Formats: sequence, C-alpha cells, structure tokens
Amino acid sequence: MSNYHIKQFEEYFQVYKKSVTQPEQFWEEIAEEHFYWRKKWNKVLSWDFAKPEIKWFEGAQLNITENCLDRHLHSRAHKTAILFEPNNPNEPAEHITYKQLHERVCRFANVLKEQGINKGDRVCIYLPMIPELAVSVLACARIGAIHSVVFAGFSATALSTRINDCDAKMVITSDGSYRGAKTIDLKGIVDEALEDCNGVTSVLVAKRIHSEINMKEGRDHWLQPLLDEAYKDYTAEIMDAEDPLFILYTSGSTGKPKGMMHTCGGYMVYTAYTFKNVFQYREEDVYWCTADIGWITGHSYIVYGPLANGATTVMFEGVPSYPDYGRFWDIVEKHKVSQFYTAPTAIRALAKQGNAFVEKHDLSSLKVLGTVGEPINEEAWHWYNENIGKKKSPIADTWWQTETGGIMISPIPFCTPTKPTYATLPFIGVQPTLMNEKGEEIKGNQVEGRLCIKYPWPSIARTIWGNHQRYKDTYFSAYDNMYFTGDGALRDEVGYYRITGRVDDVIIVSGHNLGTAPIEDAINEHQAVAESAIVGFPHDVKGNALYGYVTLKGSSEGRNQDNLRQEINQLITDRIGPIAKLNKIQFVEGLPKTRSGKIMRRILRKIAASEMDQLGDTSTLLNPEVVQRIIDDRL
Ligand code: 7RM
Repeated sequence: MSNYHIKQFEEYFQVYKKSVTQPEQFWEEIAEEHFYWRKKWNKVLSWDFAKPEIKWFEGAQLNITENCLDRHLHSRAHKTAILFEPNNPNEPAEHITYKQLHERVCRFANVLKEQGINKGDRVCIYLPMIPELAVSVLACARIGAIHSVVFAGFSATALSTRINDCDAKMVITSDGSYRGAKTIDLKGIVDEALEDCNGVTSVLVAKRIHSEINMKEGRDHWLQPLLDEAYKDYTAEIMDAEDPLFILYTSGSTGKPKGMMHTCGGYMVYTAYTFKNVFQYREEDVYWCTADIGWITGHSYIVYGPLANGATTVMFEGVPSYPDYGRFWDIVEKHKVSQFYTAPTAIRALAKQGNAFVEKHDLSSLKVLGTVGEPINEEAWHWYNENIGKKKSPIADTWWQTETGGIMISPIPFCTPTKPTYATLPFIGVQPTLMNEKGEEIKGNQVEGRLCIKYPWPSIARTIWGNHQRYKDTYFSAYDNMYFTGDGALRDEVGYYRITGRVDDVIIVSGHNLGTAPIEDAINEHQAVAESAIVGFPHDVKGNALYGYVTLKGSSEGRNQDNLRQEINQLITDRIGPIAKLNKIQFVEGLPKTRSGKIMRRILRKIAASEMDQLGDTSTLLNPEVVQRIIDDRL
C-alpha cells in the first residue's frame, strides 16, 4: 500500500477518489498500517452532524506519545527529534534525539503524577518556545491529562479566563521569556492571573531567563529539581481513541473564547498523514514551522504531525527581526532546512526589508515552502516564490482552522500545480463545498460562496469544552448537515479554491484571530467610552489592522484625544494582549445602526478601507446622518 505517501498528481486523484467514495475503508487502511494501536477499533466512523456527534476509531486504544516517541526508538533513537534554536543566535542550538526526548517526556510525566495530576485533568501550559513546552505537551498526553496551551503573549486576564473555563488544576510556566532584545516576565503574569483562579493547586516553573521571581509557598515549584529526581521511564496511559487529547482556545465572534476539544485517535492519524504529504517529508529532511506551539499550527505541525513521522522538527524561540531581519534565512542555512512553513504576515514583513538579508544566505537546502493563517496576497506569494523558493520550491498554501485540527485544502507539492493565492484542491478525504445565502449548494466552477465541509474527517474538533450547544450553533446550524467554516471562498474554472476571508466578525491581524466582541468589551470598560465598534482594514504587513470607532460619554467629550487613545490601547493590552491594540482610533458622535439597533460594521469597514464609493444604500439606517460626518473625520 502506497496510499500514505502521494507522489504524483494522478495518484492524488485516485487516492482522493477512494477517500471520498469509501472513506471508512480508506482511513482504516491508513490507520492500520502506519500507527501503533494497543487495541484496534470496533467501528471506523459514526457521525451525525445534526446532533452533532462524530466518532472515529471507536473502541480503539492507543497513546499518541507511543506513536511519537517509543516506536522510533529502534530505528531513530539517535536521530534529532527536536532541534531547538534559541532566541540568541550565539547560544548553541540544542539537538534533542528521540531517545533523549522520550526520557525527558517520561521524567516530566512522573513529575505530573507526583503533583497529583491524573488522566482527564486539565493542565494549562503558558510557556515560551523552549523545549519544555513540547516536553510538557507530550508529558500530559503520556499520562492522559488534557493540555490547554495558552500562547505566552496573552495577558493575565486572557490567561485566567482560559484557566477557569476548563478548570485547570495546574499551570506550567517559566520565570520569563526572551523575545528579541526584550524579556517578558511570564511568572508575574501568571501570578496576576491566578488571583482569579481558585482551582489551580500547583505551578511548575521552568528556569529560562534567571530573573528574580516570587515563588508562592506550597503552590509554586521549580521544575528542574523535580525532573532530576523523577524516574526516566513511564508506561504510557492507555487512552480510548475518543478520549480528549487537548483543548485549544480560539476567538469567537461573540463573547468568550471557544475551547476547541480534540481527541486522540483521529487527530493523530490525520495530522501525521497530512504532514507527510503536504510537506513531502523524507527521512533525512529538517523541517521548520515558524509558528508558536500556542497556536494549532504548532500543535499539529511542530509537535504531533512531525514526531508521529519520526521527523526532525525545528523549534525557534525568537522573532524574525532579531538580531536582524535575516534571522529566518540564517536559521535555514545553519540547519539546512528542507521544509519551511510560515505565515503571510511574516512573508510580507520580511519582503518589506528588501532582498539584501535574503541574498546573504544559502537557501539551497529548501525543497518545499508552506504558508498558513490568512489569505496570501499575490505580491507576497511571488516574493516568496522568487526570492525564497528561487522558483523551484513549490508553495503549499494550506487552508485550515483550529477546529479542523489539520490541513484541509492545499496543493500537494510536486503533484498539484500551484496557482498564486489559491489553496487549490481539497486534501485527501476532505469534501468541501460552497453555499449561497439561501442555503443551497453552489454547483459548478467559477463560483463564489461560503465554504462548508460535507463529510467528517478524522481530526475535526468534537466539541467546545463545556458548551456543546455553542459548538452546534457555531458550526452546524448555518446549513443542514454541513460543517460551516466561517470563511468565504471562490472556486475557479478547474475547481481550485481560493479562500477570500472570514465572513463573520473575526479579524485576522498578523495571523492572529481576533474576535471583535472581546476587544469592544475591553474598550467599553473605559469610563469615558459610551460605545465602540472595531473593524479590520487592509494593512501591507499585518494583512489587516484594527480600526476602532468610539463614541464618548457626554461628560468626557472635551478630553485630550491622544491621552484617551493611549488609555484605550492600554486597556486592550491588559485585557487581551498587545496584539489586539488598535492602529487607528476615531472618536465619532454616533455609530451607524440598523433599525433593530445593530451596528452596521459593513459601512464602517468600507470607510476604514477608504472605499466610500461602495457604501451602498445607507438610507435605511436609523441615523444615516452620522455616516457623512464619520467620513469627513476619518483617519
Ligand atoms: C491554521 C489556522 C483559521 C482561519 C481560517 C481562515 C484563516 C487559515 C488560510 C486562511 C486563507 C489560508 N487556524 N486561514 N489558513 N485563509 N488562506 N491558507 O490558522 O484557527 O488560527 O485560523 O484562518 O480564515 O478560518 S486558526
């Protein structure tokens, strides 16, 4: 059976056809031949999108870490599993072999158990991109604890919300982190967050920047001494295929973040299979995904997918601009990276620096390039193709989501002819479709609509933690019997997909998904603010930037506007994080509203984008007179 590694376009069509005409048989063969199961399944798939309920490999037992670690110990014990590149280029890189990683994960697993963590407990991980992050993720999986990684750029409030939502018992963090020339006091943020989290009984602290921090007696423990004491082996907990593996929060268009829950069996099969094919990984390759493990891209394509394939995966602690804008290319050259996976926002930021930084480095090791996170614009695509890939490394523009667990639409490099700005064709087993506003499927090619998926794939999130109704409402209620992605897309004359962007109130800024509601909530906390509305507008580096329209309470109308702008952005930084700060804040007398009182963001979006000629009919508004004034004063 060669279905596991697709090497030709014709092969793609054949395998794709089988995967959609006989999906259960297809996935059963993949699962059977390429993974280690403690017990095989009774049923490959049962599903009902109306409930919604989806189960893959029911009855099977496994531990994902045995697939990512133990089974490589025969043939790859001394192969580098994780290649850690520190923030400081003068600090040596660390090559962690499969044998060493196995031992570190086992020790960590023993520490978790000694701290009272058991199967099914939630553990919040708030760490920078250091090896302990990957090790702690795998240690949770080894004992069957459910990890919830929170990106270490989030604020104390965002962290405490996530800790409380899933009732985490433990937080794993570090004394601080390096970020370019700066350091960040992570432990201080955790201490602040934990003032609002009564359920957390222990905090493990990794040492990274050797700063002075507070250690709370009885609650906080330095990690290293515990690891040194711990035994170096740990028999993996046996998990059911449908047991939870992790929770990962993603922004919603309303209210609090959604804790997407993924399960062990299907997630493992799908992330491993997509990794192998989308990156065309071969045994001797060095693979690098520049994402943070705090996002789904890092979970699936730094940790689980690569390790399940016995790959060498690079983990980079720093930022693309430190010590200068050549850092990415320096790392590619130094470690002879073969596959490079990054986000359009990074590509645009680097392209803006000109080519001198690129030309200094030997990038000849590169074979495959990838992008993810937002639509890639034509200019960025060509820059990436010409200057980084030298027109010989195909670009995999991979469309997927936290909710999908793995890559859903993407070319298969060296098989699928690429087309700038197009994610091209569905991955094996994926059945996308486009829907119109009336709820009908749009057939044929050269059409545009809302992107839905008609049939389950193994790594679809199974629920929103603690709120199954919201899971149903968000993804399965827009259209009958379909998973609705929240994205718009078009299909060209040969059936290639191009994702055009969100059709809801999520704005993607520098590859980070931001819901408008939580940002507006933060602004509205300011005592001078009456009301606010946030929209995205095109930005040449970030993809989108945030534009806020704010109305002030009468008593505050005379206040200094620059001071107010600063205070508002500080509130946003405190409540969400610096990533959500507004680029522009315009104070307005009133926001355009519908008669039922809904803010017409569509109009505000057009004004922010300077597309005043496309406002459409504004006469039905409750207060059409405000529109012209907003236009006159726009920033
Ligand atoms: C993997 C990830 C999901 C949202 C998704 C889209 C957007 C992601 C692409 C893309 C156009 C792409 N997960 N998106 N990849 N848009 N082309 N190749 O990013 O949950 O953080 O975001 O990102 O809008 O719905 S995510």
